[in-house]
Amino acid sequence: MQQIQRLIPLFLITIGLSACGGGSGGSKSTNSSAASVLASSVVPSSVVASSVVASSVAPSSTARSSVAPSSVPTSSVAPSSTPASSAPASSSSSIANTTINVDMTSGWRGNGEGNSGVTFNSDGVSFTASGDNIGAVTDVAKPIKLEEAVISMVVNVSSEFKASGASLQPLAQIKGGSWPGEWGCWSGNELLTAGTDVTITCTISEADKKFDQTDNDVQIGVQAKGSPAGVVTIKSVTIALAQTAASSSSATSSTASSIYSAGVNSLRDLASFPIGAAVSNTDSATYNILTNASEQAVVEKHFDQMTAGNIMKMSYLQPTQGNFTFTNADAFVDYAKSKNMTVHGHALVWHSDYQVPSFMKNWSGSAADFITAVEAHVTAVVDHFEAKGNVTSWDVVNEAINDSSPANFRTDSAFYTKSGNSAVYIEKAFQAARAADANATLYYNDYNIDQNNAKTTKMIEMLTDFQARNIPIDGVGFQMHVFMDYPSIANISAAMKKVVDKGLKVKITELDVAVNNPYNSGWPGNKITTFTEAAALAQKKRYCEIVKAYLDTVPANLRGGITVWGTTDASTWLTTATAAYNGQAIAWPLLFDNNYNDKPALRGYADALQGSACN
Ligand code: 9MR
Repeated sequence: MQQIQRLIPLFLITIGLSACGGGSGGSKSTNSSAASVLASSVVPSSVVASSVVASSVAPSSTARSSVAPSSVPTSSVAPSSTPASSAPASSSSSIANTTINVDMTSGWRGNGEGNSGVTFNSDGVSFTASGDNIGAVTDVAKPIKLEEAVISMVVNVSSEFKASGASLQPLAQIKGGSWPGEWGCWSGNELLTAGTDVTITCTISEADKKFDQTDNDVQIGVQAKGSPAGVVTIKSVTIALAQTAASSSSATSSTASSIYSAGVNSLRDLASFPIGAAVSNTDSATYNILTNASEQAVVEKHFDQMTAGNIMKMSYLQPTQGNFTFTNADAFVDYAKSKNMTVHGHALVWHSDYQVPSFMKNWSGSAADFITAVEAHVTAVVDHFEAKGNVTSWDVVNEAINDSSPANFRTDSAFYTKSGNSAVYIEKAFQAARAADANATLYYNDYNIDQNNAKTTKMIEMLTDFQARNIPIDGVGFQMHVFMDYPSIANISAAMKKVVDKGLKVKITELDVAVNNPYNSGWPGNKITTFTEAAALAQKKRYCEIVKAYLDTVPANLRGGITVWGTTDASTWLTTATAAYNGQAIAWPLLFDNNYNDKPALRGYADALQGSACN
């Protein structure tokens, strides 16, 4: 079966997904009373219940805007936490009676005149704050009674938004009658920090009883106020209902059933190389390794290495030139250390989208100075984490080869253009990393190089060149965001063998195995929307075959380890980042189900490590 390129570069995905969000909207007239009935408090992000999704059906319409509140009363109420419930391996979601975790993967739409819709991404829902009252809303289906409910939103604004001085205004509005709403919840610009999650907690007042109704859907969301710019990401929204009896019709009950066990005590004990998982910290309120006990349990049980899914990327660590923000990354690395885990650093240099700090994207100085700035970043970051002692390897440069024209380096990269249309930044980054830490293992990391194709060839050419010129590089990170049927094991093995033949290490850095492949010729006719037992067993075999191919191809001294890109199917980046999935959670690509239960894939992984047959 002929297949086209199967993974879309992240920056393209981000743009392409705008179409998924709701359309632009007209506006319904608002109650513009200045009464501040939605009280707010803004706190650094911490809380959020796990596991649950209350889906909301979104009729087409849009919200509307309001006036600024006259004051900002505060009251902070943390939503009740929802522990992971027992459910079968293939189940999707469940809900506690009084807490709704709003679905962040579908149903949201742009709000306000001239909005450009929303994008769904693995962080949540983003909108471009292009003007006053531009925002994003979603519906909470009736019957819903929000009187005295507490709405908590975790939001994250870009540096452009922060710099614009704009504020955020959460809103709730009844979609019926005169569309009464509550507009008093407010987060002033001074309470927002670029690139940092904050939780805005708003209480629906009972003062005027307007939310004491169940006849109409309610739309909730947040809009920008002032003269905003940049991007706002809503990472999670939790509604703690005051009245259990009025819980949303979108709630579903968890189903009791037998739970699959892979019979694996600890994956890491089965290997003599690092067994890793990508994990979140403050970049995901729900899956934060520092606060989510289920995440901690599964990570500590099975893995001995962590990769930060996001928070060690460039813009997180150096948002503005010379200002390094290590707090969250330090907490992440310290946690790993406290559990005797190493950390694979990801990623020192990556061109994609928002993780490139604005000062680099907008660089107007000389190419030489730009390269110096890249080196300064690498040096400072590697130096910093060398001191911790457990950051043992780095993706020094990520995805520098052009995926659509693989004979070339990527030219749609600020690193390339600002270096004077040159890929010299790659070797400079490696040299700086080696100078900063003589012992860390330094990887070039990329996707689709496992296809043994022209991109693989280009990568090998780069390695040959580096080795000839003594540019320090220790290995290649194969991301391996793969499918059940693609690439073939033969091609995966052949591609790895080419790296091994250069005497370099191979590390599988971002493994996930998506069940649905929207790039094969049968799509979407062959799409499955239920994770069947057959699919689970096929995935088990596939995991086993991939790990076996790694063991068969890469000699022990060149094994950098295997890392899966996430823990549970609920936290995969693929649901929203693969445009063809259209926000449906149909990848089921990881080792644990939405509720942290083992999947057969875990057994397949273990079978390979134990030398058992793949079946
Ligand atoms: O999983 C990551 C997701 O949460 C981020 O939004 C995204 C953009 O920073 O990056 C995802 O991880 C990517 C990794 O850093 C590099 N290889 C591709 C991964 C999946 O997109």
